[in-house]
Amino acid sequence: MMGPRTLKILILTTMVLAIAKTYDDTCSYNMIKHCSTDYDDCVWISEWCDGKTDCADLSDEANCTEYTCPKYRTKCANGYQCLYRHQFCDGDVDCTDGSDEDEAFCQDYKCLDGYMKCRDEQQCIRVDAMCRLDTVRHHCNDGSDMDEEFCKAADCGENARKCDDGAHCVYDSEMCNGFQNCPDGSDEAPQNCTKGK
Ligand SMILES: [Ca+2]
Ligand SMILES: [Ca+2]
Ligand SMILES: [Ca+2]
Repeated sequence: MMGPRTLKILILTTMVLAIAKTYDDTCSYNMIKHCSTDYDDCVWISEWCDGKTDCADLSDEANCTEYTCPKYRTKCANGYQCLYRHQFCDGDVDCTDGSDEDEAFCQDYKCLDGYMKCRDEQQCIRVDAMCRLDTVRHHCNDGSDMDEEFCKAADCGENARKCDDGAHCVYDSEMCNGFQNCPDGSDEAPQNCTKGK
């Protein structure tokens, strides 16, 4: 005899299975279902042909030569692996063939908007990571993003300015906020923090 509690559990289980089935049919809007017939074998589009195995049946990394990357991703020279565009010439090897960091390729590579080249003319880093004291952000492998001479010629990007040293950058919003953001402390210096700063 089925009690109300058992019935409740049964209904709930049916509902979960129904949702899982829907998930199986569609995955979710930004996932693609190619793996296998298993409903839990949906993978993110970003995992498809990314050079790492995500499907249990390995299908996400099969037939990648014929696969067209989504528009925000580009193929490595190996012809099968899709990378985010910002992964090219970012200083870390991401393509299995190393082509994203190839010296000749990166020499000619034009950084994406909002990125600029380190002194080595190879690596692109975000403009807002260039010449800043903040160590959390990605830095140039050659250390040029904190090199005074290099930074003197570097642009600080939008809503930012040079510290008094003429090299490092500070956001306008970091001026006179009680925290030192310029290596020389000029962002908090009294002469820079008077009325109408
Ligand atoms: Ca994958
Ligand atoms: Ca890379
Ligand atoms: Ca400050």
